[in-house]
Amino acid sequence: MADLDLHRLGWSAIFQQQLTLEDLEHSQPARVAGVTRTAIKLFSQQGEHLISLGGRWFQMDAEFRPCVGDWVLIDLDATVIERVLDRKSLIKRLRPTKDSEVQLIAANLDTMFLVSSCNDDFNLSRAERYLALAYETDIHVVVVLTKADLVDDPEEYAAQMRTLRSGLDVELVNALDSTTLDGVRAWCGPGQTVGLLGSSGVGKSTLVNSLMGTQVQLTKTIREEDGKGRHTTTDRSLHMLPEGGFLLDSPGMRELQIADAQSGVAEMFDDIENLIRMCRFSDCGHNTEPGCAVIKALENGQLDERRLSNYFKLQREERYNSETIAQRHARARNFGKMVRQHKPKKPRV
Ligand SMILES: Nc1nc2c(ncn2[C@@H]2O[C@H](COP(=O)(O)OP(=O)(O)OP(=O)(O)O)[C@@H](O)[C@H]2O)c(=O)[nH]1
Ligand SMILES: [Mg+2]
Ligand SMILES: [Zn+2]
Repeated sequence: MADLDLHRLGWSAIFQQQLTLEDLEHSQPARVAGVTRTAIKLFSQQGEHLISLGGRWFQMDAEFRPCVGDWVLIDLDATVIERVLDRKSLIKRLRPTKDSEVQLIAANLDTMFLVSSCNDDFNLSRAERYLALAYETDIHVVVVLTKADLVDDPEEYAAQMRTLRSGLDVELVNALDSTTLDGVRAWCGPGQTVGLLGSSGVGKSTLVNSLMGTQVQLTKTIREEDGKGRHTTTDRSLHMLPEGGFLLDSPGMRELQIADAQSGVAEMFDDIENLIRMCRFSDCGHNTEPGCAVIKALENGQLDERRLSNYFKLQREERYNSETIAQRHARARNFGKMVRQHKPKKPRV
């Protein structure tokens, strides 16, 4: 690969400001395109590199390790990763299997394509989850409804999604037909990083292939389609578009437990939070209290039950998970302190 322009890779002032004079002399920035168990694939100005991840990285919490989309500093010979630069945005979740461990999904996205199909996967409450995570970290979200070719009235699905938030961008596509992708393509381009997130089988990789104009990702074949629960894509990866900019493909997520997203949840449900502020009593439980603005909105159809109960559910989940993560961090800090205190002292000479 010939010299790449850093700005085409998504470099901007936010990252430049983090470099010291020494960094400029002895290292170079690179963008993380893929992470395996032991190695990291990167793009730098010189092209593509594969650098193995040394042991010290595994002593750190997952949040401090490089993630797809990250900007890192590497040495001039491209053999070691020196440090991860502060992120401008981060999508993370609580890992579904491990005890309260955070899993990083994507760093430094500009736009999230929340991909959902018009048929079996369509779910408004799940969409609200993704939206809250994106709002938390100031990522622009576009809901991309795939398989519009397989339903009778795709507009009806788009209209339902648009009720989630005023001004929400919703695109209807047939991911297999690139002539339907102009609306989606408008969000991609030089310097832009777009992450495709959503459940398995909705067409994320199909969309990536159609936008790239070539088969870069495996997609589920028709034969495999009855094998429910199979994830075709297993790793997160960045793909450079011919016109510049990146698409980040990811494995489908069955569960997206949210954490550290208090303001994202508040923004997603700002209509409900405004109603709560109008309740007569500041400690209103929104059950039978007189002067409850929430009950009134339910009664007059301004607010629906599903949205309200999803708001309470996400709020509870967010609080619980954030506390668990904070406790985990505190335990790790205490452990670090204990190890330092027990280090043998240097003998006096
Ligand atoms: N008719 C139609 N089929 C689609 C569309 N989008 C995806 N498909 C089909 O749906 C199946 C699943 O697509 P994938 O792209 O593999 O789905 P994915 O979201 O990447 O799934 P994971 O990698 O498991 O997360 C494939 O057989 C695609 O051909 C669409 O818009 N219309
Ligand atoms: Mg896929
Ligand atoms: Zn109330």
